[in-house]
Amino acid sequence: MDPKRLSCDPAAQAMLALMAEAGIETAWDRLEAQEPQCGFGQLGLCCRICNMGPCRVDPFGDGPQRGVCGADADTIIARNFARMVAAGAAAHSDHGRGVAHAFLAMARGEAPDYGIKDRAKLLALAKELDIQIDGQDDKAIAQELGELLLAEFGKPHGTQRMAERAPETRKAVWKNLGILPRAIDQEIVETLHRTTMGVDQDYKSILRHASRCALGDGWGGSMIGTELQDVMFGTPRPRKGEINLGVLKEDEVNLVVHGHEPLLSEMVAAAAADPALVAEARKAGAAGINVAGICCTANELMMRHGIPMAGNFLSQELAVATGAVDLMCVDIQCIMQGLADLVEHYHTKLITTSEKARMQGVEHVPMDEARALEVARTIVRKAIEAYGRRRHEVHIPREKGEAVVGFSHETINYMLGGRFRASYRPLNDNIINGRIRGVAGVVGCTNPKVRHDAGHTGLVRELIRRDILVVTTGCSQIACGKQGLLTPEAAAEAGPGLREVCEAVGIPPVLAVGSCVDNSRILVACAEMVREGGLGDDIADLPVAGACLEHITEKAISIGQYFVASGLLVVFAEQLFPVWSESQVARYLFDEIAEELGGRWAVEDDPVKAAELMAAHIEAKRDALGINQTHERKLYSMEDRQRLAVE
Ligand code: NFS
Ligand code: SF4
Repeated sequence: MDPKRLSCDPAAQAMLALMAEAGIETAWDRLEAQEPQCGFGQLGLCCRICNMGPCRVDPFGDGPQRGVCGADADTIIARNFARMVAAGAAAHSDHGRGVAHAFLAMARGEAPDYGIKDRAKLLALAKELDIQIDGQDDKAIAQELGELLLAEFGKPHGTQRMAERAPETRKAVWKNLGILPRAIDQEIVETLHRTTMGVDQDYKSILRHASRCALGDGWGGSMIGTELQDVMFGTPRPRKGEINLGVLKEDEVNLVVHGHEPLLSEMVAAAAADPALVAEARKAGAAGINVAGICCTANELMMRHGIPMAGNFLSQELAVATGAVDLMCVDIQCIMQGLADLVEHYHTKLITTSEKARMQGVEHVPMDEARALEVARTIVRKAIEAYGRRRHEVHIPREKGEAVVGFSHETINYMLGGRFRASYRPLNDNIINGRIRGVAGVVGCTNPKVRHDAGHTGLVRELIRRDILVVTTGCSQIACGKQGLLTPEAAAEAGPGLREVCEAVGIPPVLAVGSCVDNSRILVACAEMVREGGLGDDIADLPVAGACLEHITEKAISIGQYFVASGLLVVFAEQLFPVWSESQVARYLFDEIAEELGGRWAVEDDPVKAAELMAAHIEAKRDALGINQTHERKLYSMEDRQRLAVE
């Protein structure tokens, strides 16, 4: 396997070559060993929901067309799809619930190492949720807020409070369809119930409920996670940091934090900066302690502290193979089990920290919010000890670049609107006058079935070239960062209109919004753009689209579905989309769903064609808004001007 074909990241290529030479296995090798993968499974046509199965439906019509229970292809595909949404929503929302628990413990004084970093946001949230703030101290307000938001996960009555943020027109769409999300857990449980054998057998009904479940994620569990993390750890502001494997340091203790929850990584970052521990590291012969992030934890840490990012999902094994990682501590989600075997080849200490995510044969240091900093100190000490055991030659690729991250919706508001009147007016105006054609959210994972990072960055480059402002999260954000797209200088690659705006404001053409739960920030930004006026009265009217061409996880399916159910076009890679293209389910998701919800799915493997699809959607929305005829803006070159003068 040629490393250049596996990844477009030179640091990853170097590590892949090195690992191949040493005969050390990666996810790419394991993928090769799995091939050919099951074609039924790839198309969503395999059902193992009950024990009369597993059943499969033959897409060519020769074999069986029904499962033992009589389920047809569409029921099977829809059930599988809905279950992916439920699992994704569960992952995001259980993370959100963990944050809400810690938040409440903080407010009650039971988690002394956590606090309130963004008081303004605390008060704004409390006000938004009708919590009395006059005469109450911050901790009391936080306690009420924590109780209220924690109850959102399991309340017996009513619909999601955070979803009230959506524009009125959008809420009416959901209400008419009967999919306003209720308690988050309820939507997930009901998805599992409906999709067991012999329950919901109408693919549209199953998929409508999948929308409801996904909305409970985006406008519920994820949004609660994001908001409370901001109050506790600070709302992100633009911050510069270094990115790629070159951030590992040969002469320092390298502690890599991998996973998703800032509850752990915030504490590890604080402990690593403790002068007493730095002194211990020096005594062990290291020049200092270097903390670096992988996956969404990397996004969380850089946008709040400027802590460097080592890489995204597919970089986790490559980082260990540098021989420079002394300790990797993980919490939840996107942690490859392959790491446990891999670290056996090196001195690297692997540590799990979440009760929900253990690994066989791996030391477990349980995170405890009541004594969080102490746990983090223990982890840092273990990293220092491991440094003393380094026996390998260290191979750190030289590649590292700079990235500016931390464009929370509040920041975009502020950067574009200015100090005195933070607002989305300038963004809307620039969309209306056509300098910016629209906005694209490019999000999600890195999958070894696709050339690493190439799907994201290829698409992003095509979009900004077409004057489409990009917002990015998750592993896509890290892919963009590694290729320099998260710097103001990247505006040079943008079309003339977008470049002009970026240069005037000093922002990159690709705005790093955060982790995957922070896709909820994109929903809030869309709602604000509608509220600001001039771009229609629903999210579905906005010239906005979303995409992920390298998706892996069920979380990505949930995100895609809540973007669609919020009214947007969402493009995924065809080769990775788990729906048989000839099915009625495909017809519904790619087309008919738009009549119900305004948004729809589309599939495309080629980044250039995906960009064309998104641009066409954006232009169609602009046409419908009537902003293409009246405000079409031509950029005149000097030659054009002279010609005009002569005529
Ligand atoms: Ni999102 Fe973050 Fe990455 Fe995909 Fe995994 S890290 S939550 S799921 S792989 S983007
Ligand atoms: Fe087969 Fe029906 Fe059972 Fe699925 S639910 S495994 S299609 S019998």
